[in-house]
Amino acid sequence: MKRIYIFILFGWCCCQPEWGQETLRMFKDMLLESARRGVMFGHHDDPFYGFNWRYEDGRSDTREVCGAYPAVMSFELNSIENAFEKGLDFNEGIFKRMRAEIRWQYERGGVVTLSWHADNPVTGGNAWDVSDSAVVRRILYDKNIKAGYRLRLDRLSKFLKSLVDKNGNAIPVIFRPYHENHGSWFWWGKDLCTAKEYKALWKMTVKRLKRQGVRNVLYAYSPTVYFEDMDEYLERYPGNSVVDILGFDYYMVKRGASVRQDKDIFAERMDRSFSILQPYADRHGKVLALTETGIRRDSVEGWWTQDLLPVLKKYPVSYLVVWRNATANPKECWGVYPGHYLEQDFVRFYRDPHTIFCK
Ligand code: BMA
Repeated sequence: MKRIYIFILFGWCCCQPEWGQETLRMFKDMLLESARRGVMFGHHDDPFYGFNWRYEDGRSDTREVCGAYPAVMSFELNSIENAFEKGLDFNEGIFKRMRAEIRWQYERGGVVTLSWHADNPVTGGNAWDVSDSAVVRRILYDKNIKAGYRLRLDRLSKFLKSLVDKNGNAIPVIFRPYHENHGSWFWWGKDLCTAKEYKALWKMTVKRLKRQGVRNVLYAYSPTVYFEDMDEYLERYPGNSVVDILGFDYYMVKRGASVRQDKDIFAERMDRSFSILQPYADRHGKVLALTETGIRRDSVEGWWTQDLLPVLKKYPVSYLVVWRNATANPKECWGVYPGHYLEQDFVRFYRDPHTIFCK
């Protein structure tokens, strides 16, 4: 049976002073290397809550279905920028808990990716507050807003730098800010800033983090799936020097007139998107990922093994992240859990030699 995929590369010692570059290079090599062997399964907020449970140590919907943890754990950093300890979907004390989960995931040889639904720094609203259509411009050019935003980035830096293993060595993680920027539902979205402003925000963020000594981060760019060619994907791409992972967010939802149509639309679009990205990723040494996915639609039998997996097998995709299983809301459960109608299909997905999980 499979598959305790222990990342040998993670056995390095990273206590040298100039650890940063070398460690990150190895982390990236590991992501590229694993993409040659298969695809790592990831799940958002997996150990924090799942369908019908919350904050129960040691639980994981993924593990309760297939016996293994996700190889990639995805967590959300919202509220760190305000120095709040209460996250977006999680309760008090989240960052302490997250730090511990990141360490456990690292120790079991897995990977961590961090999203950031940053609160709106102008209105005080959340990431979805698009009532002010010039937030990015204000961050870049308004002195006071900029100073306030730097403080937010410094709080974020402090957290990222606090991610260490039991010997005090930094743990490398993936950071995925300002995502789904080809839509306009977040304050950094397409209609809320120009491409130039978006790129400047991204670069300013990376520069600030680096200046604050953050050395343990690879950066993932993840617009929505809706790009027709590489030029469109690159329209808001901040640049090869500040991005390591090329991805996109794409969910299986109702789009066509029948389940059959929905399946076809999903698989074809994903296939086309990876076929667009792969040559560029190869040429520039970037990692490919499906940065958010999941299924909400009923009756899509065989989705994991018949629709998702065959496309993932065609491309060197390093990992996929399935979005969260919200506790009491089946509509916000994007993965599987015991009793889910796709449970057995997920077990087949898990058993497939191409998928990678963690014990
Ligand atoms: C969205 C939804 C929200 C959630 C947010 C951040 O896609 O799942 O319910 O608050 O992500 O995790």
